[in-house]
Amino acid sequence: AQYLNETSRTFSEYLLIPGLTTKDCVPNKVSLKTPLTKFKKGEISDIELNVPFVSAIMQSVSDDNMAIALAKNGGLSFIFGSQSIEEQAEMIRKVKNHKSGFVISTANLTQEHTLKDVILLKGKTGHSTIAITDNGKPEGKLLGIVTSRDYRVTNDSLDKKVKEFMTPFSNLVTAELGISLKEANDIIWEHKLNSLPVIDENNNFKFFVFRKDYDNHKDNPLELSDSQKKLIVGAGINTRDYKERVPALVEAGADVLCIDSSDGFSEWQKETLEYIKTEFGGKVKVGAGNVVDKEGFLYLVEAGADFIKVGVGGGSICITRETKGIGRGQATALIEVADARDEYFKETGIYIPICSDGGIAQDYHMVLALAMGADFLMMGRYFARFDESPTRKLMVNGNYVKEYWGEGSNRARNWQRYDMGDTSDGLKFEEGVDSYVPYAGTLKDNLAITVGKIKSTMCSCGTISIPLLKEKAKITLVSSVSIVEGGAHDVIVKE
Ligand code: MZP
Repeated sequence: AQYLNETSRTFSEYLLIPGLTTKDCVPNKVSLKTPLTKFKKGEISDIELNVPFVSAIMQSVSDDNMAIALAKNGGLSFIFGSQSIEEQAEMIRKVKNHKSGFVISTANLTQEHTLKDVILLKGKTGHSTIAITDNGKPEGKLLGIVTSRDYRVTNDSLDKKVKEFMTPFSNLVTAELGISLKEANDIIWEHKLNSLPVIDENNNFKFFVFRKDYDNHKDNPLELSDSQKKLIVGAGINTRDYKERVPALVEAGADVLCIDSSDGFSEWQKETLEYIKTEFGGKVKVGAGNVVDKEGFLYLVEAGADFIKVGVGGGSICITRETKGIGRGQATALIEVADARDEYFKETGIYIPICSDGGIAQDYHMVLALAMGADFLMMGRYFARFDESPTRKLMVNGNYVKEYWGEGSNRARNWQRYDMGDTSDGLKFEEGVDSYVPYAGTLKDNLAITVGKIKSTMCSCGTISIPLLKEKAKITLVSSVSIVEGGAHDVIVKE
């Protein structure tokens, strides 16, 4: 046997050392943009995420509902593959057909208008309304209005015009109805009204812009462009039925695929990648894994993978290390694969993004993973806690929880993920557990807190982007005694 003398370590054994925080280094300047698929030096990835998170390829995590919520918030879901091809393709279609608010421009109303030619009007009910005129003044030509909730305005010079303009919507968006912006958005789209939902750079829905010339265009609704119209979504595949599954998912509109396996260093994955690359050329993007060392990384990269997923046995529901004795501490695995990725980039000029999969137990682990070289993180437990995950919310011992089970558990029976090449007579032994996770609320609210923490840590490290973090971060190992020092200690904490 060959012995690796380095201890296999995980995230909790490391901390970041603060770097110089310059005055420019403030959380709202931090970009978490990151590449998802491989690209050549000097180019950018075909798919980029605004937040470096993808949700796990699991029945208890990633269905169409989760995918819509996560894509709207800047990340991406890989819809689980342990279901029939038709069911999975249908979930993809639901995400792709979901009408979401994107910043789009029209001939006479552009995003810039909303920024520079606006007038703030005070609504009768105290809600603000913004009128957009061609010169930014109340007497200017009214191009449209943006309302945070209520269109009734008091400004005399515009009141009549705005009311007139809003008449077609009067039964839809009113303060009396008290509907949320999201509900209003759904109504607008459902009724095929000619309006512009506006979102910010993180794909967060902000407000509507209603078109003044709605009446002239109602039979000719605005055409959104290619990529603006649709949310992005991924899908998990396996090394068994890929010849049927991949074409169906591509046809349904999946933007990216990922071979899902607990141990991806296999000829099965090579064959699957080769099939996809031969059949679809570079058009279909596909990630592979999971691997935990340089050898596994290079093998899958050479077979054509667009990104590589790292991690064996670190998932919160995973008992692979206990049952099979294989795996590696997530931090050590990631550090080695990231080094291999950087070396490969230097040699070939091709950058292969890597995904750290599983084992994130604290928000600060996310920053550590990014600093250690991950381009994005796949998480199951984190997302399973939210309203949008597909599982039941229950009360257990006085606390709300959500169900969360592993793909290698008897409940999921995803034998393809653990397939060692013999004929498919099912899952032979469990590699995952069925569990509960504390219920945490909505994805949007929780993600905002997490992103806030990450940005703040990045500023402490003196960095405002993920590539800079990778380059500049100083990481230290911690002793078990210093971990105790990191929590509240030697005090009696009040309840
Ligand atoms: P976590 O975010 O809950 O720690 O880990 C999620 C990851 O665990 C998944 O992305 C997947 O790689 C892995 N997983 C899923 N099911 C099992 C299992 O049943 C598993 N063993 O290890």
